[in-house]
Amino acid sequence: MVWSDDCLLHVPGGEVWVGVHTPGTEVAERLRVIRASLAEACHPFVPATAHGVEPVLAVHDAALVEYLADAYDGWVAAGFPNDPGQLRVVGYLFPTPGLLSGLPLRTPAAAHARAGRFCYDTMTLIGPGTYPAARAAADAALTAVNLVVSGAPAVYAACRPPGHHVTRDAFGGSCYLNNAAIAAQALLSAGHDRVAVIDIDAHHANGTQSIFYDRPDALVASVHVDPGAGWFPHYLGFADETGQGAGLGANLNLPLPEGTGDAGWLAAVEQGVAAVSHFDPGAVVLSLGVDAAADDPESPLRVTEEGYHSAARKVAALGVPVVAVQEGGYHLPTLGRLVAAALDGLGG
Ligand code: SP5
Ligand code: ZN
Repeated sequence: MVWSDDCLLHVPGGEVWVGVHTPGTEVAERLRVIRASLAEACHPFVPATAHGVEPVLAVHDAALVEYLADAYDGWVAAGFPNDPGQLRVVGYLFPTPGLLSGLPLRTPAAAHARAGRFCYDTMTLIGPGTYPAARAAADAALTAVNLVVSGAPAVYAACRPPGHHVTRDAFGGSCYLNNAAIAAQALLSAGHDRVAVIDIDAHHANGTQSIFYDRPDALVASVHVDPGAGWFPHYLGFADETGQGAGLGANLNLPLPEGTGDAGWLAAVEQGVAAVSHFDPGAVVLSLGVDAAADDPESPLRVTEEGYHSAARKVAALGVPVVAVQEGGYHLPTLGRLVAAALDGLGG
């Protein structure tokens, strides 16, 4: 397990959902309960090491990364914590294609307008620790890549904030930098000809899909609750999204109905693993969200600890090195055990 204390620095302070400020579920306590569970299961901890910004810029636009680095200071400088009393960066105006009507996207002068420039929702707030934590999460994923490249069969990175909803230049869904995509690209840069990302978070991996959509060297397979049944990210994650150009056929979405339990979910995971096996990658990134669990407040899937254990076993059985990165998972009483069960499956 790769660990960084800096991943605890991100304190979003809630989220704005349908216009209402709610407490939010992507809290630092998530990582503390995961750490406690994995310590109990005697997984050795390895500290994350700094990798610099270059591997981040290999999958993200520099303008997004610069914005994330500066957004909070700009918000404070504009006085928003005092007037109107908003302590976190949150957007109010979004430059959708319909607004721009084909005219060029400019960088707005006002901090409150810039807040909508790179973020596609109102749930993904920026505080003073957000950028350091996001970089620490990427560093944890990159440290896991180093270990796998040096011969470790499977390494888990305790990434927080999560990352799979971030595209090349847009963040959201409680994510800021796409840790899984950064890891996958680093594995390619380390010399693998092909890598695959298997995403078993309850939500569609829209960011990872987007980053690799036209790429033939990275297969993305995502098992998730059907966006067509009314679930985040709503606009993406449908089965007919199969890649484009040279990447046609290298994207697999496996949307599942609300209420799907172990049997249906594992059958979809099996389908994803079979596609990965056929793709024949040199390494796999497992986007390990455990919010498909039955008790999770953010999804209607009903997967058990045993389900996560079996899913991870299927991934391990591919026989290629695995970098697992933490994505979602929000039910604090069961979160640690779910991750431990998955890592148990990966090691077995
Ligand atoms: C990484 C990840 O799992 N991101 C998930 C983001 C999806 N959030 C959707 C939020 C909907 C508002 N939450 C209200 C909870 C009511 N049970
Ligand atoms: Zn999720």
